Amino acid sequence: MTTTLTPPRKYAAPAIKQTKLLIGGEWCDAADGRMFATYNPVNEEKIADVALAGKADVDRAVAAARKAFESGPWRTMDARDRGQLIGKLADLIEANFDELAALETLDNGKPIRDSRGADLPLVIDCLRYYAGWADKIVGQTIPVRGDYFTYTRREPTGVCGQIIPWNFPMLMVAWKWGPALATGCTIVMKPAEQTPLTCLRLAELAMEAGFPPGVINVVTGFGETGAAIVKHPDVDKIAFTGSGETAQRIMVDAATTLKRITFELGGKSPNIVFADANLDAAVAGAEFGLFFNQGQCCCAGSRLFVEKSIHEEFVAKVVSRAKARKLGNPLEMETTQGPQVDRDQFDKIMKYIELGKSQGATCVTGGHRVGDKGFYVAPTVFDHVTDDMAIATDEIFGPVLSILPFESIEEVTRRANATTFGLAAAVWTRDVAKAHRIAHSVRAGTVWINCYDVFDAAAPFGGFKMSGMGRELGEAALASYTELKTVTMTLK
Ligand code: TXE
Repeated sequence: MTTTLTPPRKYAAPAIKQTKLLIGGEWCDAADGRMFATYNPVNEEKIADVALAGKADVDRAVAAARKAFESGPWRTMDARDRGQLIGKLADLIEANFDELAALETLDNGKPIRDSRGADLPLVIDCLRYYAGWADKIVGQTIPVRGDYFTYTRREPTGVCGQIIPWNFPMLMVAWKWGPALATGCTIVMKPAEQTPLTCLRLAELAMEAGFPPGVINVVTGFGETGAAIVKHPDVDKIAFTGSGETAQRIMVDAATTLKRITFELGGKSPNIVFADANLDAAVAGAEFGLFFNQGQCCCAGSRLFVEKSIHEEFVAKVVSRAKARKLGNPLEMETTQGPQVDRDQFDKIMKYIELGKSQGATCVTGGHRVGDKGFYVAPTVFDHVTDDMAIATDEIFGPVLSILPFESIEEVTRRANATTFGLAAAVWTRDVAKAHRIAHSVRAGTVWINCYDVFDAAAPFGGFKMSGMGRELGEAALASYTELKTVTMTLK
């Protein structure tokens, strides 16, 4: 394993090893030869040109995935052997840990300490978790009326189109590949245009692990490439993580062929702090819950509800932690905040900061760009935010925290739920009954009690309301990659 136990103070930018499309086990250029550039968000300079897949390439990738699904060997392979291949991929990722961490940081801008400390370990753990599931996906025997023997089988859904975003490029690959591969599905994946590099490298490692040709196909490109996958009649399922607007388009495009769909979308998650909480832990949780990954988390605790009696003390503590964040070169180990992923995201965040100011919230710290090169935004805290302000209603997806004071449990529950989102929530209190009252009444797919952003491959994740459809991770994810078949035989 090449994981350095004592990491260097600064990582070098890794060599770019793969920029082509993976179709049917072959690395190839786009049929029409088109390419697009991926940029370093630190200095806005081009890192590499990557193949831009068009409809013809998607057609070939889907055909390869169909062939691998029908005649594999993949779904007919012994399930335990499938699991072993997934495990081998996890081992190869571990063996290339430092290179992958640095590549993720280069393409995305996230601090290397996070790529190393969070993304990579979660990727490896997720794949190992699903490797273990491959031979444990079982049906039932069902006691029906009459002289019949009835049982169910869980069969793979088929060819899965997987479209992912840029905020956790490798982790989203693992969340999508893990359950798809464990169940015997085949894959056409499109990584985000901002961050294609680690997905391509993981696909290279998958080839090295020995996955049969066509089981994993990767087509890089923009939204049109994704749309070509969604519209393709021979794709059985779409798994998408991204914005609600794109999800709505996907639903329309997938309607003609009635594809199975799972969505993991955005949020405006309430993080609720009661006066009886362990305040230092809650402050740390408030900072981490929002600023981790430059605020580019679907479950970011972007509405921080603080009980009035501790409001002033709490704001002061959160602000001092926000100010202590270390912006800089994300390839340096001491950096805790890198740039936003690209200009679009940067501009969107700056627009919301201006809206926060003009709509009357108090900007206690930050509220501006840092430097004049790269997409750095100062850690920003707005106080005295009201429920109707844009910074309290819309997903900003940046390092902008909105603090909203509250007085009672009934009031905060009502306000926490007054949103079209429902991805995550957190509550901080020493009162166990109060904690569970909130956990049960907040309409969100995940509720953290006295912690934030605790993820595990075994724990389902997904959204209520407009934050998603279906669940990823855990046993729950297997359901969305399988069809349930009922078999009945007469015993006469
Ligand atoms: O998302 P898109 P963007 C939110 C966040 C962010 C906003 C916009 O608020 O500011 O969305 O980000 C592909 N058919 N989240 O523009 O467009 C696209 O190429 C099929 C939250 O990056 O949803 C990329 O691979 N695919 C979110 C992926 O969809 C299409 C994470 C996501 O891009 C497509 C990211 C189409 N018509 C953003 N159009 C989360 N849930 O964590 C685009 N794509």
